[in-house]
Amino acid sequence: MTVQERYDEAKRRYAALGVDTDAALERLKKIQLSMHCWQGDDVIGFDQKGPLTGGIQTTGNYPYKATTPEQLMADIDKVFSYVPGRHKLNLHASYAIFGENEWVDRDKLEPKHFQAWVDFAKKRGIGLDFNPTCFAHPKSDDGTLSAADESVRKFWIDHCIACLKISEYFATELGEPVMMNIWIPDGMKDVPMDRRSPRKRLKDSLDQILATPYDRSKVYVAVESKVFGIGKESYTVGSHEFYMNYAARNDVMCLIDTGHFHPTENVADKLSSMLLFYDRMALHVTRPVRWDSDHVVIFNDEAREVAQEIVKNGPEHFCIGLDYFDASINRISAWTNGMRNFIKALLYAELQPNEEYTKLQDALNYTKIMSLSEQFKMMPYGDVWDYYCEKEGVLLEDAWFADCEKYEKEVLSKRA
Ligand code: RNT
Ligand code: ZN
Repeated sequence: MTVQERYDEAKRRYAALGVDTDAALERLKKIQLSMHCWQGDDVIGFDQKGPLTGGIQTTGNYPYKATTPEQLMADIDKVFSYVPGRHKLNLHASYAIFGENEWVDRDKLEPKHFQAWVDFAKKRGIGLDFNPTCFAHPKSDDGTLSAADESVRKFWIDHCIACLKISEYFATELGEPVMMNIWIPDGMKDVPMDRRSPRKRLKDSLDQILATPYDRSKVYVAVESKVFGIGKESYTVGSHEFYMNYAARNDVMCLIDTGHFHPTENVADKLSSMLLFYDRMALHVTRPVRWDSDHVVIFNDEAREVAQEIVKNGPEHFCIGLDYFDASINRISAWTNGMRNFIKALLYAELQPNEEYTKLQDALNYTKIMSLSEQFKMMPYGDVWDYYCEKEGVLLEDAWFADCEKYEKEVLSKRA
């Protein structure tokens, strides 16, 4: 059977249950993911030679990671060629590209240091998102935006202000809003004796950053919380309560990273609550395994539940970023799997009889909900997915991986 024939049959079966697959695919196509650039080089970037710090870690020694802008860009192109739909690229400030003798520290970054990325995005007709990089830097080890040392704190405030300007430049050049997400690693390994002061300083730093004039219709600032980092297990300055309140009061976005909660918390459940108080919120979709391990997103229950909430609450209210970094397997494959798997999860959510479920729930018909939802688990969504890939001109499941292996053999393995 051809992909088209399989789709026609799937379409008929879904239609019999009240789901319009063509309409689902139309909606799916409009959902953009923001693909993180940092899976390609283990979160190293181009502005420094030091290790990754800040309580986040890549583990594994798979060879062939990108070490130059050219390599990273080639790898990003490869991944995008395997992913259906039009998506954005999410950059970190540490991915600045300097000309000869052009290096500046992070507080002095300018739009020109990202010109090559803007050209890259323009050529491919995609938008960009951005992040200050408040880790993996000699000044980031003892606090950044919450640092007790005022000169250190000022350095990171200036860095974030520089990033606001760069974000605005991206938005202007590309004609698409840019999400700028602030995450800091600040915390303590052992029991803090003063929880309040660092948080007060963080609040003041954010106030100073946001007091900088910038076009709020072009740059959507987000703040990202977390539970703990490696080596900072006892206290996190930017906790969830801190940022959720800060974001609500200051009309910026709260970013929920699905790895930044207690392993037994259902992160998907938070989204509908938050959206009653925010018009828009941001996500880092990742896969925590026992801790914030940033495993590659797979097509599992957690991903499907987050996708369901996005679809049910309206994808237009979300900026959906991905955030994982696996250094133990081929990075192109890791990257592609995470992207494709989350799009699959969104498709799966779009192929549910969502309105009918709501009606059944309101009518207290839990009997039918159980049977219907179990029936939908057996529906041929894989045939719809293959059709979507074919229609969008990307390779199907087995074919992209074969091509990826070929890329490893012909391109990656030739890297020094
Ligand atoms: C760290 C945060 C943060 C980073 C990236 C690189 O725990 O999740 O989003 O992973 O900014
Ligand atoms: Zn994150």
